Amino acid sequence: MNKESKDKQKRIEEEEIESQEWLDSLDYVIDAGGVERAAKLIKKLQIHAQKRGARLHFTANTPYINTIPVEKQPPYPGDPQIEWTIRSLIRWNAMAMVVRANRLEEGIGGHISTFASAAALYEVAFNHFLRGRNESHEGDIVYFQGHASPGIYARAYLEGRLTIENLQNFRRDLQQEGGLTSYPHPWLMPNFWQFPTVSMGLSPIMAIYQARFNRYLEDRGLKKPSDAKVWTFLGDGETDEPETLGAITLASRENLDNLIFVVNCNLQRLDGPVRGNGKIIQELESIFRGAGWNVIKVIWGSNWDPLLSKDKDGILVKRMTEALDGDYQKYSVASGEYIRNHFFGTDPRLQDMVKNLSDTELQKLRRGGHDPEKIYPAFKAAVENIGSPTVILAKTIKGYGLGEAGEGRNITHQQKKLNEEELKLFKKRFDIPISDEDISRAPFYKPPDDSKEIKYLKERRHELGGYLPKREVICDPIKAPPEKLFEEFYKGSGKREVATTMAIVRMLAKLLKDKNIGRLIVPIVPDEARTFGMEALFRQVGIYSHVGQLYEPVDAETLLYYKEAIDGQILEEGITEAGSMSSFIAAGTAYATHGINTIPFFIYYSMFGFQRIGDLIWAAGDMRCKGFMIGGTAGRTTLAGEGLQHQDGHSHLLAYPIPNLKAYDPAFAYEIAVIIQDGIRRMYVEQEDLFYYITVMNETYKQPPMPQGVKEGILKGMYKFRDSQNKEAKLHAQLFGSGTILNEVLKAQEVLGDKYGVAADVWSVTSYKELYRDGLEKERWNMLHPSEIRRVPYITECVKNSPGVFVAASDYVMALPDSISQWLPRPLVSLGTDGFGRSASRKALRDFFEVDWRYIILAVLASLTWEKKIEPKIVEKAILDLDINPSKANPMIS
Ligand SMILES: Cc1ncc(C[n+]2csc(CCOP(=O)(O)OP(=O)(O)O)c2C)c(N)n1
Ligand SMILES: [Mg+2]
Repeated sequence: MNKESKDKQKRIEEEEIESQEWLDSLDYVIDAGGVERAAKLIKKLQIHAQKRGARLHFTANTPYINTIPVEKQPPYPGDPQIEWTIRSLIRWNAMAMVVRANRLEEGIGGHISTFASAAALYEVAFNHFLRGRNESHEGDIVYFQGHASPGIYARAYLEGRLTIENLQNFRRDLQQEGGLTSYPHPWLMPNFWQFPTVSMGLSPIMAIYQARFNRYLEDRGLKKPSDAKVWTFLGDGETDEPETLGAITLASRENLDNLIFVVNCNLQRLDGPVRGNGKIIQELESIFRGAGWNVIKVIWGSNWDPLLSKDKDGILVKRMTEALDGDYQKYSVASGEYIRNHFFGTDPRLQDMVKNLSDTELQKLRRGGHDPEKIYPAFKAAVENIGSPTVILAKTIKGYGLGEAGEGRNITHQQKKLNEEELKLFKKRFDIPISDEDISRAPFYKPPDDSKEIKYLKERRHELGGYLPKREVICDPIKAPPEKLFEEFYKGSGKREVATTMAIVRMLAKLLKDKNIGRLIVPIVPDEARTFGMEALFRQVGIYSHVGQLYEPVDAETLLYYKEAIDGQILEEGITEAGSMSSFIAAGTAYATHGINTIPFFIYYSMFGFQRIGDLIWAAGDMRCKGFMIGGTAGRTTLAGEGLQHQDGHSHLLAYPIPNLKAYDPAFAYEIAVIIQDGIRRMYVEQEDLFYYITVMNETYKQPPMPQGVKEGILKGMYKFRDSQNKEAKLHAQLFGSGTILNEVLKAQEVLGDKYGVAADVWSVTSYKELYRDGLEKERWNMLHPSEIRRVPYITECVKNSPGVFVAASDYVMALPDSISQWLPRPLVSLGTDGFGRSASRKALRDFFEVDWRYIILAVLASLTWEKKIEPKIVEKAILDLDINPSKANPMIS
């Protein structure tokens, strides 16, 4: 040995002695002062070390074993044998449902392996935890993992809530007897599913805000305090979605101990392992612990307990912790011999530990998420936990029970077909009483009603308050706010210049004071209240905070100080449109979830709505959510200086596809008043399943009084706002304007009359979407009823006696007016704001996007030449007179 290696050896020996001395000292402290004293000491050491410059690596991880030790496990309260049989039958029927659907119709799809991995998690929950809603308890709220739906249907079949025909029609919604939707969809199964969860990541964020909203309802006295929980079942792959983890700190910050996440960690997603080279459970543990959640790991099944109890020097735990998820996935499909050599073979002491276990026994070592004895204590601890939300990380095998047909394989997520041999093995493994002759049909199996299994299952649900999932609307209609409340807006603003944003905020303030519905209004803002001039509401109704206001606000002396209160009404969400939309959904569906008619007003920067959180808006539609989404600072040229990423010229187009959403781009305060008043009536008095998107702007102008007889037109999408004053003119035009661009249209009307001899009528188009859908509806009816009197689209009816050319201008893309042009008697020229926005003054922007009064005049004159009513020379002169540059770049692509 040379000198260098001798020195190294010496150092190692010294370090070992030193470490041992420290450990002995710590042992002494533990023996003399207890573990708490030791923990304090370690904390002190940590601080001291940090002060001296030692950078300690932060880890929020605990060893890779169950959080609840075997000694702390409560006894299992149910009958394990009966529960196993029930679970097995549900597994079978869930699998059969998918297999049969694909026999009937190749490619219809369905998932077997998600539920196969989660069956025990769901069944322990169904038999012992999830409470149904009834007169004496409001019931728990459960978000079921979308791909596990076959298992949820299979259980409802045993419960007698679904029929064989229903199961046969899984994924065939259009069957006469009624199908079962692929995934949870309240729109299609409004008496069954409550929450659409299959767009991954949405259910966790919606659940967090739902749990918070439940607290809000309690703190505001709208619902009785309750120990009800919000349970969310999700996949480990699903945690990659930003929405899944993006709001978890809200849950801990708000101490939401009414919230429980159950992450089914089968270590696989669709294509392969979630973290082949790492460990998803450990990764999630550190994330959730770091965020302040109570984390409970359920990793190992009971048959690991004897091995762990032998593991005095921690080598087994060390090996468990160092093996990767990729390894564990391999063990789930490998032979006992492979497990012995590969997992236990790394250390002779480990090998020794399992020398008395056969290869088959090694193969059967179970994962915690398949073992009710381990799941039950975790759920119980979650339910009893106080002061923080809980996440249960349960380790399972994807496709559990499918054997060669998919268990643990990378292809398992897509597996929908089992051959006869595979069906036989499945049946044998789960002891399903079906004969070998019948097996190839994959028949459903339900024991007789008086069997001990069915009795047990029903009894358990009875005990827990009823069946789940169930969507039930028990909610009386509200008393509509009085007409009086809106009258001020019908009168106009006189000489005062007012923006529509100011008008809606004032309307909101008045609604909040209404004695019938004031309490039910839920204003929601993502850190944007001052942008919209809503700060007066801070003081009027307060900002909701579960703990009230623990500090003296910096602006306490001012009239409109930042007031937080336990019974505050505003949900000030901070900068999260996704979170705010989740609150909107919770409030807008409370009529079904809680039987409470809360009316959300979500006021946000329009640009950060549809294109950013469109998927949540789609989910809101599916959920039959109600309420008003108010897109503030809307319009591509109305918001002046903010530029390309703020100016919204397309949300109205993005609003088109959402079937139950009404979208309005009003110009005047009275239009908004009519829309809101009617919206409240339709959603909360008539109880229609609708919601609204209304854009408001920050450009101030005089709000005119409401002309006579226009209410219906406002709601249907258009009405004549002003006839031409030039009765002598030979030339005619019909001008459509929306939002603040209506003011440009009115100016164009004047100039056209005065200077160009064109009599132009002005129409306020409040909703192209309404006009478009009405047109489609009429066309469809006409196509299906060829011999009957043709129905005429509303827009056609409106303009049937209106002479001249048609020009439309809005602050949105041209596709909106273009969508209705087919129902006009003559061609339409659309002006709009296609292209990227710019920071500039409104005037410059409207010139750039070619939507100001000059371009409206140009469009009218150009149309008149195309109609051969005037000479092109007149247009050329107008271009000069109006100072329009014909060679300017096209805003659409510049
Ligand atoms: C937003 C979104 N993206 C993609 C999909 C398609 N998809 C369905 S299931 C799945 C894998 C699910 O993996 P995991 O969350 O681990 O669930 P498991 O089935 O393993 O329980 C994917 C990618 C989806 N449903 N939603
Ligand atoms: Mg998974």
